[in-house]
Amino acid sequence: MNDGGQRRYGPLGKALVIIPTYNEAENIRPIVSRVRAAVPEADILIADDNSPDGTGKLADELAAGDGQVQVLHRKGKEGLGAAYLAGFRWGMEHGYGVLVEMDADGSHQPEELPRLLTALKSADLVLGSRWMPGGRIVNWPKNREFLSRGASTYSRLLLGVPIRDVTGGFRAFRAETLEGLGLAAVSSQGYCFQIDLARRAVEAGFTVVEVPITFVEREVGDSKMSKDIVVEALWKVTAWGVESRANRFLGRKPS
Ligand SMILES: Nc1nc2c(ncn2[C@@H]2O[C@H](COP(=O)(O)OP(=O)(O)OP(=O)(O)O)[C@@H](O)[C@H]2O)c(=O)[nH]1
Ligand SMILES: [Mg+2]
Repeated sequence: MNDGGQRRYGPLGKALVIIPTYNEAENIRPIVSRVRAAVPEADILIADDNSPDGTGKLADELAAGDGQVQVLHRKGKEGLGAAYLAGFRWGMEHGYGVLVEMDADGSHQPEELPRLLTALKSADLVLGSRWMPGGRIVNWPKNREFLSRGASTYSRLLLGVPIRDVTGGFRAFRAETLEGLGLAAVSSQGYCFQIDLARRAVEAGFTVVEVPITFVEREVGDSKMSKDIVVEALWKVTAWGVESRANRFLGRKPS
């Protein structure tokens, strides 16, 4: 994955931190101010799916008081993947060179953003990783840890992607990397969205680097994790794994 820095990477353009929200009214203010303090040069895009708890209105208030905060209002809950795809599109249309994925609930710590961005200077994609030396989880129930580690191991083995935390959602992409992933064909949601983007990056030959992060369980608000999200990931990863093995067997290029 890491090519040892032999390749030359262009300078990083301006960064946009995309924060998808659905009912994060209690979290949105603190997370935005933490991002602004941690990476003052970066802009923020809040991609809100018309949250019934008024997160979108709070986001508008934040944007009104800070020219570096923007809001993308979406018509209703369409899932994390769709919100990120819309955010990426918006960011690329507005000329950002770096697009960052980050949750609103405090699980991803804005104070770790500078480390992700530094690593991106010599990579195409940087993944915040819980499951590597130096990575940590705080207050996560054992069953969530088991599920997350299991999903990463299963994906790594079945898809052959040499990544330890395949499902994590704290990531920094160069815009050129996103352009090379074929995003128009991505329909995955939840965990599966993250797995899908990671496997596309590896298959496209991009340099993917993991950096250790400390992941903190959300303190307020409700999780949007559901059985459907787990089933989607299990089913799609299995299908992709079978497809890529069949392709290899038949000597075909990945679709
Ligand atoms: N716009 C949008 N954001 C979403 C949607 N589903 C989840 N999110 C946001 O995506 C981020 C991750 O969702 P979480 O509910 O924290 O999911 P999770 O991190 O897998 O679950 P927990 O560990 O239990 O918090 C949060 O900022 C959510 O508000 C959605 O359908 N639309
Ligand atoms: Mg969360």
